[in-house]
Amino acid sequence: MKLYTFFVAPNPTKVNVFLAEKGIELEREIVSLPEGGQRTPEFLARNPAGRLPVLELDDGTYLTESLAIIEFLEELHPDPPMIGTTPVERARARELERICDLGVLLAIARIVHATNSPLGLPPQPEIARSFREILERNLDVLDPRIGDGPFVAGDRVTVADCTLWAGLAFGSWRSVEIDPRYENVAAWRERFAKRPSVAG
Ligand SMILES: N[C@@H](CCC(=O)N[C@@H](CS)C(=O)NCC(=O)O)C(=O)O
Repeated sequence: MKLYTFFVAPNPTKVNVFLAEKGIELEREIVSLPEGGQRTPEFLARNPAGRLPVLELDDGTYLTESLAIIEFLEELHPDPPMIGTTPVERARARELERICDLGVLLAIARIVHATNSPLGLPPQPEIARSFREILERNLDVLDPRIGDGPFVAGDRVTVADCTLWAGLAFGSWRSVEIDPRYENVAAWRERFAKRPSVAG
């Protein structure tokens, strides 16, 4: 298997943090997004959507969509479990991951690309404003859910932590910070930053 990936970009980062938490080693090929590596005919043959991450399977086919890649690898490497262990735990991990992805990571990515795009996209103040509202609405929901943690879904690291980390890290890289009034999110971030999967 081979993972096509890039640094900092949030969806690839989500998978990279998951792999590091699991201790899974995979061959990687870096596709430079700023240089347009995702738009070459060679890459579009792997993923016609022109997006990362992409996992090349041993049979030569390709798997796209970060969460599908994560769920596939979770089934191949169930330990340590990163999507809970009971039906309720698994549902909670997935519920929170969706909030972190659709409500936080995606909103931050939209704000970044509308204000300070590393891909050189033009500024779009209206889009940025609208996604700032979406981000705040989702942080209003997420912050109390995280509570004292220690992790997003409680006592165990899950895929929700990988997604939230990837989203916040991408925002910080391009000066999109979350409001400090989200104290549980801020405290979670400080705790998670110490984990070997993301530290250094
Ligand atoms: N829903 C997809 C989103 C993938 C995605 O948007 N990837 C971004 C990087 S975070 C990308 O490759 N962007 C390149 C481009 O838009 O040209 C997933 O979860 O994998």
